[in-house]
Amino acid sequence: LLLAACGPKPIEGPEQTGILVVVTRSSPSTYYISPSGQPTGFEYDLVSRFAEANGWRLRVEAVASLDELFERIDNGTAHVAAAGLTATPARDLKYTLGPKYAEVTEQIICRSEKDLPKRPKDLAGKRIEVVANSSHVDALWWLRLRHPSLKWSEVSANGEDELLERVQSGLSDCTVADSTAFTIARHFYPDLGVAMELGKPRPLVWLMPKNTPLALSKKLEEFFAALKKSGELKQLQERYFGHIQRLEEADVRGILERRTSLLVRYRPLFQQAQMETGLDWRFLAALAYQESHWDPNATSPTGVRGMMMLTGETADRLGVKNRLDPLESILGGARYVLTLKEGLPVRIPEPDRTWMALAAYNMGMAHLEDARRLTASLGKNPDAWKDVKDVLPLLAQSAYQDKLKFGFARGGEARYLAENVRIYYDILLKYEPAY
Ligand code: LEU
Repeated sequence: LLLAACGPKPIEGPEQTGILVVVTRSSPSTYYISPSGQPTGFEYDLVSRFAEANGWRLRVEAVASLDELFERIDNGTAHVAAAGLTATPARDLKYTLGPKYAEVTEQIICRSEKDLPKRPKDLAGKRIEVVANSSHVDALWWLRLRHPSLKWSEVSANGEDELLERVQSGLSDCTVADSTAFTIARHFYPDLGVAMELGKPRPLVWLMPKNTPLALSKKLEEFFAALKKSGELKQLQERYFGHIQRLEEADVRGILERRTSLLVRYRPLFQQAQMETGLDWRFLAALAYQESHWDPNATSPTGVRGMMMLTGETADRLGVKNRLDPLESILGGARYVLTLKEGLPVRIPEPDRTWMALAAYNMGMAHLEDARRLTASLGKNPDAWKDVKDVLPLLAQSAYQDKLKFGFARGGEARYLAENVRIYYDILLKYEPAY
């Protein structure tokens, strides 16, 4: 009875029960459910590998706030918190910290229509909201030592997304986000920008109760050491963060390197797709490079997967059963491009219709139609790629929302996708023979 009054009973270790209990936060940079219903995300992939390496079953629980996350570790009802947590001196005192597995900078994010604040003193008088109990609060205290006028309010949340949303809609002026989180979120909140960085990059670590047995923290160290050594950690970082980061600049060096190491392996599959659809295999390979860097297991926080990064819904429509099967994915992607091209008015000439089909591949035909209608209403040519591509980024701007039938779309991203594929296609035309 006395014990019950003291709150929940601590659980036994995974060595005793065979189950690893992990608390995390649901967010695009940590853990989320993919459209096909599978749990996924950077942290999820890491913890499931850790459990598997030790022959344990895994129980992952997503909490609603950081307060709740720490409470679960404090009261011993979870073994590990794996949630994009930054190593801070205070946490080091209170908890057992695992090895560093990534690095983030903490960034002050504000709306960029107006002038972004450049120096800490520009932040005076701004309404700044941060996640309560986060490393960001700790970083702000450090800044405040030198800038005593700095003020902020702490909001109980499980991550930055809600607070970014509030900045975007004008309910606050700035917030703080980890570079990993903002790399993904900036595609959803096109009006936000990085005002400044808060100090140096800091490590991300898993966090465990102070009384965690030495054997468990040893296992954690060995696990991460092996993951680093095999290159798998780099690969996971690339899968979840790298591709998106580089979305805007064509990765010319990368495609040349991987042409000899990876493309050779998949060339026959692209050629088979050419036979079926009539689309140049080098064009399909260029699209696949942009989408996944020729990684058949690629996954994005928005739920698209596989070599050609199909959504679950598109895959179903195209009869693709397993999106991670390279041949199925390539054939499905090729058929999809073909369908999109055929859906465009016949008067649109080549190559413009190909680039427009690519934009639709990324954001859907409905949004491309919106973009073409908007192009026309701005007095430009809706059948010319050079005009449509300049209008695409406007689909994400609030000022244009009431002119759009299908609403907000990340048109800037669709534009980059199409433009990058053009660059990659040019490169492959130069180096790879026609089939
Ligand atoms: N890295 C941050 C922290 O450790 C994440 C938080 C904002 C959800 O507190």
